[in-house]
Amino acid sequence: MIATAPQSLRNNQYMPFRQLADIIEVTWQDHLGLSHYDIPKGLGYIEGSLEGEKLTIQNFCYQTVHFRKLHLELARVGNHLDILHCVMFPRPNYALPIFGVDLVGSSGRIGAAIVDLSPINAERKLSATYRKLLRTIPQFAFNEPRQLPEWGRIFSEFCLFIRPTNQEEEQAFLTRVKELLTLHCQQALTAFPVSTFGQRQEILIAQSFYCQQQQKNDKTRRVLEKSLGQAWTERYMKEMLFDAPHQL
Ligand code: BLA
Repeated sequence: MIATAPQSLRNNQYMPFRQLADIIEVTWQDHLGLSHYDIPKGLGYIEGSLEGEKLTIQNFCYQTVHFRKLHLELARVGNHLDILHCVMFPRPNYALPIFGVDLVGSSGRIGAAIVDLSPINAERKLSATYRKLLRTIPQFAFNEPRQLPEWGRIFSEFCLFIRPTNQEEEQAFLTRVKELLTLHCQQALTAFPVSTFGQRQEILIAQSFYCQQQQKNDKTRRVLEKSLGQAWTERYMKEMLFDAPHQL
């Protein structure tokens, strides 16, 4: 049994962030057998305030049969900027996409909401099964879709990136995350490990590429650098947020 996450930071966050953190944890607990994950030393709970504003980060990590790392991160800058970041890294012997979500909001307003199941293979295309299942989920017509940056070519054709314009859209985004996450947990449970060296190599290369590209997100880097400094941010992005997989 996994202990319930400490609630302190979460209780200060804007409501949709708390709701999303709960959705993610409950869905993981309902579908996956969660085991302990060793967070690198000193990176579980972090406080920093180099240039004034205080940054607080709380990390929750688990592993399962199919996932080398389930990562949920809650962060708050000063008293105004909330961040929720979540990535599910499959073990490199499972040909599964990477589920990722990022929610960034300032003063009670969400500016960026992104969720995707990103393909992890040489063609950078989701399997026919995933595409078929994703097409069955009804789409909500969001008012303000946002443009992905150049490094975002790791994302799938199903990637949703928006700025919610009202509470209905915030809730529609949360519903979409719940649907994708549930579908993904169900699919992962039916997955068999790949059998050849070549297949494993392809997965390792594609996961590493995903991590490399995510590390190019200057907006994330800037927020972290302001409070934690350059060297520390580099370590955090490489070892905690987007650590490339090791050989099996
Ligand atoms: C955008 N991420 C952002 C932004 C900030 C952060 C401040 C800009 C918001 C905006 O343009 O409105 C900050 N995100 C963070 C920080 C952390 C974080 C500090 O996770 C962690 C401590 N980012 C991810 C994941 C995805 C992702 C998993 O971590 C996608 C699955 C995407 N974030 C993502 C994208 C943007 C973004 C695509 C927009 C980047 C851009 O417009 O250039």
